[in-house]
Formats: sequence, structure tokens, C-alpha cells
Amino acid sequence: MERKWWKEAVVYQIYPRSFYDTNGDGIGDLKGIIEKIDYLKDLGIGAVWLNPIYESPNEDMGYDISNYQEVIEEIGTLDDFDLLIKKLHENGIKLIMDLVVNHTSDEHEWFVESRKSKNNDKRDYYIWKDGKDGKQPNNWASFFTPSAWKLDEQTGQYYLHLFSEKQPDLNWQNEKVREEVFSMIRWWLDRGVDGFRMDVINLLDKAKGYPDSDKAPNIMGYVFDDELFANRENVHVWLKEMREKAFVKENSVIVGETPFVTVDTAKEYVDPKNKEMDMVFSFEVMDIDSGDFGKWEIIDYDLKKLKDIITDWQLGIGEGWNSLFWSNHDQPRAVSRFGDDKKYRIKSAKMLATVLHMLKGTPYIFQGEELGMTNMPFRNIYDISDIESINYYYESIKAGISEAAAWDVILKKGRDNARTPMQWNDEKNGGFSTAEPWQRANPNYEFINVKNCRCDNDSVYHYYKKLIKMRKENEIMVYGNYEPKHYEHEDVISFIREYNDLRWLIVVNFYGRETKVQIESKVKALVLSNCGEPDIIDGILKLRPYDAYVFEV
Ligand code: ISL
Ligand code: CA
Repeated sequence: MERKWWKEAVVYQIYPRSFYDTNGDGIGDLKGIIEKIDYLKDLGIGAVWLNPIYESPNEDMGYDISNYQEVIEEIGTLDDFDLLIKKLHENGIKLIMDLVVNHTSDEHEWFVESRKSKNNDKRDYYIWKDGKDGKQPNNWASFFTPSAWKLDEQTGQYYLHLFSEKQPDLNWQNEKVREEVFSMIRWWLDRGVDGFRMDVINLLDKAKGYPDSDKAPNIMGYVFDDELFANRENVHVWLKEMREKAFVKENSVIVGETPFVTVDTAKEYVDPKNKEMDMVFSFEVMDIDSGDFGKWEIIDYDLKKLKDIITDWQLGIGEGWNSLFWSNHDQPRAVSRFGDDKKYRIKSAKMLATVLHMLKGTPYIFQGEELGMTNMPFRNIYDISDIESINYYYESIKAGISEAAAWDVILKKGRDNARTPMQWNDEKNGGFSTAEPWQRANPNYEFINVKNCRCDNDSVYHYYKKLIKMRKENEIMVYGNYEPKHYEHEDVISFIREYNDLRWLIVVNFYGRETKVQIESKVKALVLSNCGEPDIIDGILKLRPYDAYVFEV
């Protein structure tokens, strides 16, 4: 197993517009991140993943880029960026940027040109098709809108957008598009960037001829069929080309965001001998409670299903590497979704952190997760800023779903839950900004904030800090093998990590109810716990709600 910095570092995800505002406009900025580098250094993280900071009309909060080589004015300037990366590197912290090249904004100069006529030299940068029988070219649905096609009056053709209408898909079949992207990546790497998180990078290759799907339509009458636009064979061809032509800088990392992958498909992307990517984000855990028609259909699942997914990925990634995360800017807050954000908020947050940081792979911390930040008590749809949730709300009501049902699922799984301001202290807006923030702060900033956490040794923050420090001091956490334990137990996640002749047994109670579990191995020492000393009688370990232990055995 080759040693790499990105295998050993813990990555901290910063959503810049909600991190810290230094110029009183209610929007987080690069200068705000610079001011908080001491906080990041003290936490001990080794790299920052920065969500998009490029020029954008913000239709999808920066995932609709209109200029890849300019910083959006509200977040800062290229000079601010150069200062940020200099300061991060001075503090031994790497910078991973977010790159969105499956699509651009419709305000990108390429698309402005492309849509002007059928025969300009940018026409083929995007995917234009004639309608069929007076309707869109095929029956595809998009992630954010009923149809994946938009009719453009100017030339009477439709263009493909797998996301919003303002996010036209780039045509990766066109080698000029690939060359533009590769040269832009080199430009950022030359500026000092240490790698990229590649947005929906496995969607680049759409089915030849854009055929209809023969699967069942959703309630809007369109078909969301990932087999026609995800993980198709040219993705591998273009990733190899990208690695060779763009990632020319030694030790730069490529993290792919790859919805719809199983560990078998992912393995092809991250096998070092394939020279494509270094690790990917899988969504099998994030989709565990999603029904056939996606995230807004919430279904039950049992712990066995979660353990199957974790074990599949731990054992199945082969020579590749795993990304480990419980949440990000697209997901609800981890402690609200997988733990208990009321009675056992602190304990369940620590339990979740124990599982994640003791697994094999690179752990990602989404800003505020280290404080045990929770979902937001949004009051109504006017509190919501995210296009995905807003479109879902109005389209599903139009399709006959009750307003209450639509609102309930947005409260539980809407992306805005993760995008409320980082909570620094108990002052107004959680100390995020002196102005009214672009997104209201969670009222619980009064007690959930960096200031309170840092002066409470028992806080979630200090527990994360301990886990990050342990990773630096114990190679078993990075390179140790994984072996599942107590597989059939319906309340417990347990596994062994083994490295040379050292063996650690991780045992956690994933729920808020008492349970117990047989410990076969002889416990030599307690390595870590979120609840003091264990209670083991005749080999039976009693587990109170959300108890988490790491034993040397
Ligand atoms: O948001 C999701 C679930 O709520 C995911 O399906 C997500 O839309 C998908 O994983 C792609 O996400 C990425 O691309 C989107 C952008 O909106 C997301 O923020 C980004 O993470 C389009 O660029
Ligand atoms: Ca600002």
C-alpha cells in the first residue's frame, strides 16, 4: 500500500459563503478563511476542500460557473486566494479546490456564444438536439427540474441540462472542451492548488444518440435513468487523459464525486494502475434512506444494510482508497440524520465520529460537524435558498403531493440544513457576521459554537481533535486492515483494525437504547471512549445509548 499525504490527512470541507464574513455583507469570504486558519491548524486537519469560489450567478450556489479563472466578487479576489493558499501552506495545510466541469453556467461566455447560432465554433461545446414530435428530444428527467432539456427559442433547438436550466452540460465528446478544461486545471495547479474534488465527474459520457429510457417515469412524467448518463465507458478514457494532461503536478490529488457508483464501479476509478482518480465519494450511505424516486422519498433501513455498505466498501476497494464522510453541503447534518440531535447530541456525534475516523480511508469533516451542529428549524419555504429544494417543493405540489408532505421532507433532507452559518460564538448570528447573514443562523448557536466547545474538554470538538491527533500517532488508523465483527448484531457497529501485530476492536452502540455484546478477544487496554470506562462482565460488554469504545485486543 503506497503511502500518500492524502491517505494520512483529515480533510476539512469549507463552504466559503457560510464560513466567516469579514466585510459585513452577510456572506462568508476568503479573508474570513484566512482569519480562521489558526482554528484549522489547532484542530489538526491536513487539508481543506473548498466549495466553488469561481464567478457564478449562484443559481446553484457556485456550482454554475461563469468564469473558471476568476473569484466571485462577493467571496473575494485572486489576490485573496493567493494569500489564502500561501497561509495554508505555511501552516502545513493543503488546498483541494472544487471543480465543476460536467456543466457550466448558462452565463459562461462559451454558452453565450454557443446559443447564438447553430454553426458557431462554440456550438459543439454543449449538447444541442432537435425536438421530437414537437417535444423534448427524449424523456430524461434532471436532478433539479422535471425535464433535462430546455428549448432555446433563438435556434429552435433544445440543450441538455442534468441539473438546473442554468447549468447546461458540456459536450465532453468535443476534444476542444477537454483541452479547455485541462489547461484551466493546470492554471490552478500552477497557482499552488494541491488537488481537486471533481463534481459529478462520472456523468461526463451520455448515451450515444440520447435515446429514451424505457424505465418508469416519475410523478412529473419524466425518467431519471442514471444508466444513460453515469459511469459510461468514455468517462475512463477522459479521466486517463485528464490525469496525464492536466494533473502534471507531482502529488496532486483527484477526488471524484461519483453518484450512482457501487464499490465495483468505483474500484475501476481509483485503482492506481488505471491512472484515473485517487479516491471517490460514494453515495450508497447517503442514499440509504432514499426510495426508487430519489432522495425525497424517505424509506426505512436497518443497521444491517448500513453495515453491509460499509463492509462492501472497506473490503472491496482493493488497491484503491476510500473517502469517508457522514455529511457535506448537499446532505442534512450528520447528528440530526444518523444520531440524536436532542437528548444525546454530544454523545451520538462522538459515536459517529468514532466509526468514521476508525474506518480505513480519508475522513472528511464538513464545517460545523466537529461542533455537533444540527439541522435548522426552517419556518417555511421562504427560508429556503437551495434550488433543488425550491424546485422540488413547487413541482411536487403541482404534481399532487401535499404541501405539508413536501415541506416535511425538505426539513429532514434539504441541503440548506448544511448551509447555515458556521457557529463561532454566542453573539448575534453565531459570530459569523455583523450583518444579516445570507442564510439565517441556527438559533442554537447560543450554546453550540466554537467558543463554548473549546473551553469544554468534554465537547464534540475536543473529541474530533483527539481523533485527528490519534491518526497522526497511530498508523493502524490509516493503514490497518479492516475486519467486520458482530455482524448480525442489530444495534452495534463493530470492526477490527489490524496493523503489524497491533489489533484494535471498535465497538459502538449506533442507537439510543441499551444493548450488550459479547467481547471474544481479551481486552488489553482502552484506547478511546466517549463514555468513560467499559462495563465488561464475563466477556459481556454493556452498552448504554450511543456508547463508543476502541479497545486494544
Ligand atoms: O444533492 C444531492 C442529494 O441531495 C446529490 O444528488 C447531488 O445533487 C449530486 O450528488 C451532485 O452534487 C454536486 O453537483 C450538483 C451540485 O448542486 C451539488 O452541490 C454538488 O455537490 C450540480 O453541480
Ligand atoms: Ca463577506
